[in-house]
Amino acid sequence: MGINFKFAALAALGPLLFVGSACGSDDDGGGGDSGSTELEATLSDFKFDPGSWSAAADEDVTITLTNEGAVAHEWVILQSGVTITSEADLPATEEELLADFVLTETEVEPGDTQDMVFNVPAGTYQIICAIETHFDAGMDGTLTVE
Ligand SMILES: [Cu+2]
Repeated sequence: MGINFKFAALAALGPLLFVGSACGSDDDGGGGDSGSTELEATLSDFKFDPGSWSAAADEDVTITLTNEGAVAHEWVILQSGVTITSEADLPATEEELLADFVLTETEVEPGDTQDMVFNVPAGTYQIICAIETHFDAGMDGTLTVE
């Protein structure tokens, strides 16, 4: 009788231990709605759709860029604290653009889809297409990282 009781107690304890360890391992699921690690953007002539994204900070974030336009487009993350209101704000040379404005960028040919991975600290970043005339035509977006 005593032995049977002991087995019953162990059998009951087994599932509890299992549930306990499962709970302990899902800590990182808690911050799930603060930012996504998988994003999408459609690039066209001449806009981004959507025009704003929310991403996780300090994690590898993959954005799938699809160019539905007739010409090449870029998805450029500007450096933290750098914003432009028109292309007149951009420097004259590619070297200055890359050094002082661009954090990271990907160019997508018309009809192509391309994945881009970035990993940036929390902040608000302006997204532009840096190909001449495209920003002024409407290729302006916002990436919120938290
Ligand atoms: Cu463009």
